[in-house]
Parts: sequence; C-alpha cells; structure tokens
Amino acid sequence: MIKGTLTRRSILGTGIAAAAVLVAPRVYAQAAAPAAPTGPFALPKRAYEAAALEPHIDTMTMDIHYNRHHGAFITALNNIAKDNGVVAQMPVPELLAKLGELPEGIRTMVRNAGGGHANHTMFWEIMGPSAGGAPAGVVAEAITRDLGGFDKFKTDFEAAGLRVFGSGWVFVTVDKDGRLAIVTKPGQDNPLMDRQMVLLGNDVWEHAYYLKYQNRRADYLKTWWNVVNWAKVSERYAAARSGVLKV
Ligand code: MN3
Repeated sequence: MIKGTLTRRSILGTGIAAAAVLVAPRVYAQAAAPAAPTGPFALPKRAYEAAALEPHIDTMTMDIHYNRHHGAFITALNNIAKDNGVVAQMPVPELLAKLGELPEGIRTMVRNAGGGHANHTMFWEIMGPSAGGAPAGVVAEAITRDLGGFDKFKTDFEAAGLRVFGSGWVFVTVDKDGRLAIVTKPGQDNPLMDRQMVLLGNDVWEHAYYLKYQNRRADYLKTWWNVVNWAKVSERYAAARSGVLKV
C-alpha cells in the first residue's frame, strides 16, 4: 500500500522517466510469475528440475509448461473452489468422473482446469531423467497382450498422437480388468471423465514442444520415449489394478 502510493507519487512527480525505468522491470516480473497458490489446489512437486529432460525436452519448455500452463489451471481451480465448496472437497478423480453432477455454470471450467490439472500431474510423474528404454514385468506383458508388443505400441501411439487435430492428448488407459487401450482426447479432457484410469499419456498441445520442435510433432512424439519413466508407469499400473482411482 505504502509502496504503491510512493510509486504513484513519484510517477506523477518530477522524476517520471527515472521512476518508469525503476518500476518497469518489477511490473514485468510480476506479470511473468504465476499467481501464488491460495489453496486448496497446488502444483504437484516434480521429482526433477526443469533442465533434467534435456536434450529431449528443453528447459524453457519445461519451465513455462509447469509454472505457467499447469499453474494457470491451479489458479483457475482455486478461483472456482472459492465459491463452490464441492470442488474444494472432492478428490480430483471423483470430480472428473462426476462432472455431470456439478452445477452447470462451473461444469466447463472444472472440465478444462480439473482435466488440465489431472493430465499434467500424470505427465510430470511418468517422465524423468535417465529414463526411457523398455518396460518390464506385468506392464510389458500387458502391452504385448493388449497392444501388440512394445514396437507396435510405440508406432500406434505416435500415430494416434499425430492424428489429434489441434490441441489434446494421447493416452494409454487401464480398465478395471487391467486391459490397456490407446485413447486420444481433445483439449484437457481426461479418461477419468469416462471412468477409465490413465496409465500414461503425452501432451500434444503445441506448448509442449513448439520451442524446440516447432511444427514437427512427429519428432517430439518419437523423442518422448527417452523420458518415459517405466518404473513410475509400473506403479500406476499396480495402483489401477488395485482399484485406486488416481489422476
Ligand atoms: Mn500442457
């Protein structure tokens, strides 16, 4: 309050140019930073730094994607939650599965921001440094059984991701019997909206790859396998098999 008053006074006073120079960078920094989370929603902690997925995903993309894009969904959810207690109290998977039961006035906002929060939380979780390679154990067996083997799965997953028109996601879902399927969704829709759990997924919105790959989405999809953390994917498969609904 005091600072603002002084700043306004000095701008209005004699030192107009000097004050503008001093004030401008601070205003820019405030605009660039995400709004501080006020709860109940918050950015999930990532297990690695923004630079950790280089050279496959560049640092600036990771930083902007996490802090600004995911951050904007958190801000939106917290704003909705302020006036809608039900949004604050329901776990996110349940919120997405029961969109139709929410008041019509907030349904689209929760679909976009809640879906975006769920999608990105999963996305950060299943990636990591020193990752890639091939899955092992029951996940590998399920991929062979349901998706025709690891090589065919990768080819089909990349093709599905390439076919998403505009912005969206390509996922592998797990049903209640542990069966896998490749599914694409527009916007920030999430398979939990169809009561299907996500095993893994790749973000094919342009913000996920454009700085490094520009319009070459196919290259991004191919390179992405280098950052998939199959140990985490295995944990998600076990959770899905045990009936735990998570984002
Ligand atoms: Mn994204």
